[in-house]
This record gives sequence, C-alpha cells and structure tokens, in this order.
Amino acid sequence: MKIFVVNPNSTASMTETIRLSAVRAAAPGTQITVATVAGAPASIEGYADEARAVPGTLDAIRLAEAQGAQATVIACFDDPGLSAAREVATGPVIGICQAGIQVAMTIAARFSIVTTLPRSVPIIEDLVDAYGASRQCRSVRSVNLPVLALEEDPETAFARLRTEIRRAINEDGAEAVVLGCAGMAEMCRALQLETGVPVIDGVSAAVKLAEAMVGGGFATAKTGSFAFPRDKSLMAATHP
Ligand code: 5HY
Repeated sequence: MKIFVVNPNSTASMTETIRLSAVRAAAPGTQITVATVAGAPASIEGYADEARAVPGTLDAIRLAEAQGAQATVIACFDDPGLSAAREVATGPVIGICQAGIQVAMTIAARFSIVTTLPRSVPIIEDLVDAYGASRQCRSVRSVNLPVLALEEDPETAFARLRTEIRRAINEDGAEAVVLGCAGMAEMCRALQLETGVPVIDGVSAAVKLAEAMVGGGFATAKTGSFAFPRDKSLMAATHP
C-alpha cells in the first residue's frame, strides 16, 4: 500500500520529523512517501499562512496520486485545504487534526488539544466544532511557542508541553491529549510516559486511518461536493 504524507510548510527538517513518525506507525508493507511544499511558508501559523500553503499542497497531492499514492495525509494540524484536497484526489485524504480527534473520541470521553501559538487556538477550536467534537473536547491550549521553536529548543518545548498537558488533566478534566502540531510527533511517547494519559500524535493516527481506509476499499466520493473541479480552461477559450 502506498501512502503519501505531505508537509504543507516548506521546512524540510520538519518533514523529516513527520516522516519518522509516519514510518514508525506504518504497517509492514505500507510504503510511505513524503513531500515538503516548496514556496509555502516556513511554518503555518494563522489563516494567511494556511491559505498560502494550499496551492502547493494540492499540486503535490495530484502528483503523488499520478505516481500511484492510494491515500494522502495532510501533516499540518490546521488541516489546510482538506476539503479542496478531497476534490482533487480519488484516494482518501486524512488531515492530522481530524484523525487525532477521531482517535481521541474513540479512546476517551473527554480530551484536550495542546498546540503551539495562541493564534492557532481559534483555528483549531473551529475545526473541533466542524468535526463534531465540541462536547468531548475540554480545551485547546497553547504552549506559546512558534512552530519552528519545537525543533530549535526541544527541551523548552517538551517542558511546556508537559506542563500544559498536566493542566489539561487537572483543570479541564482531559482523559487524553492530542498534540496540536505535526512538529510535536517525536515527543509523543515520552509525554505519555510522563503524564500518564494517552497522548495522541496526529501523524501516526492519520497513517493508521489511511491504512484502514485503503484496506477497506474506501475512496473519496467523486460526485457532488468532492467531485473533481470543473475544467474552466474551455470556458476561458470560448469566453475570452
Ligand atoms: C503544523 N503549523 O502542524 C501547524 C501547527 C500550528 O507548520 N505545522 C505547521 O501551530 O498551527
């Protein structure tokens, strides 16, 4: 089985963190290919970065499917362009936010999410609502660190994540926690050991969900909302 994992930002070292997590989660026989979106922002923090990341992400997905990818994982916790990607793809497209939330809702009655900067919190709260998880999601917290600080200063990042996870448990009643950034993947297991609750890495969750979808023969519905975009080049030719 071939699964394509795209990092919608342009930081190759972060793609490597994502690849390690994806390969670790993948079943024997699952081939993981990854890509970094050249020309996208170095990290995605906010609505404008998200919008600028989408065109290159869609192009990468089209290319990967043309090269045989059977499913796609969008490895950014804002799930940028997820619905647009489902229009251009035939295989299932999984966002790490949606996958992390679905796993959390399956293993815990109440959970929280811990992300990077405060400005990412409303974006993720809106996704939580869109995915029907507002009741189960106790809180979306921030460690108040930029995305790339996760790899520049991992000790500080780890300490702040541990603190915020403990606050989510003690103050919000979280029974599981989803890591709100792809760049946190490598810290997942140690955080779970130190905090004593299930800590969920969206990249691993998305890879396992993609395997299950392909294994079950499920593909994106290509009529209606996720039908391929209409080809307007003809229109342009006839209506200059
Ligand atoms: C991510 N940004 O997973 C998001 C996290 C965030 O570049 N990769 C990014 O803070 O929104």
